[in-house]
Amino acid sequence: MNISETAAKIKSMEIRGAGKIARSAAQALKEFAISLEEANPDKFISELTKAKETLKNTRPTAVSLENALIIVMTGAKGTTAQEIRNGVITAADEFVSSSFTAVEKIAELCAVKIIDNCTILTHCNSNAVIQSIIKAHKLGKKIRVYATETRPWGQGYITTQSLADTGVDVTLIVDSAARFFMDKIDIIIIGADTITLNGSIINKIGTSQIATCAYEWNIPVYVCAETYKISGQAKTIADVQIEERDPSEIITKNRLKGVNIRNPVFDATPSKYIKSIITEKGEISPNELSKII
Ligand code: RI2
Repeated sequence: MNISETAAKIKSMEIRGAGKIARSAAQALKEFAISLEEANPDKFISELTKAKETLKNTRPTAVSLENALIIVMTGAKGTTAQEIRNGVITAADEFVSSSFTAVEKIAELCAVKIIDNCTILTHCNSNAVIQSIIKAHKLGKKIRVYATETRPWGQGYITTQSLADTGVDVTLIVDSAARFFMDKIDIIIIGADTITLNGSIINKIGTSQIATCAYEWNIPVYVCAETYKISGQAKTIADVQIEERDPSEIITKNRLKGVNIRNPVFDATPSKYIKSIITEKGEISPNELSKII
């Protein structure tokens, strides 16, 4: 896929999930470098930079996307176009491979947190979370999962079907039923799109409602996230742009007259509601994040 095709698919959410958009963008930038017929090294880098910006501007919230592109661009060094091209190819391949390894490592660490005979609640569709639950299931732990539908996109259908396909006992609930089922839940596991330096978690809209409710019930909330989802720039949630998508994702156009419709697709959960962040480098307390970084 070329840059504009990949950018369009990320923007339309045909390609979605914080990790997947990062890997797809890295791969697209690599393919662009391979196909770019430009012998002047400065112009080569300038074209790469333009392509990088096009990919970055598709979705504003998930820092995974920007970080992946920054990592790939660290390879864009050399005195010839060919050296720069090779550097980008290597950096992109390393990023994609390390991102898959990170999810495997997170799953190993998170599976330990999932005790036998445990009921988990998750929200949206995080590959890191799914892999963690499947890992615990394969270790022979008896697990029940409640997964929210996740309006308006319905990522919960992907989550529930993937878990059911691997034999996990899973129940789909509507988002507003999360509190209703809270007395059955032992642990909440969610993904992340961006983590700010003060330990706030930006994840799918509705996450913060679930986390504050879990706090009231004294249920631990774990975040499974690769370290490239930590923003080096965003100190607090005020530094993160929350994506707001078209109202037609919520309701058919013209069904209601004279009604304002808002469709923010992420929210921020402050660190006090998060027990820990499970990364490929280990478990991190959100309050310790800035020191560790
Ligand atoms: P992984 C998704 O965003 C969800 O918010 C999910 O929790 C997060 O990415 C992390 O996903 P969207 O693309 O990287 O559905 O763990 O808006 O797969």
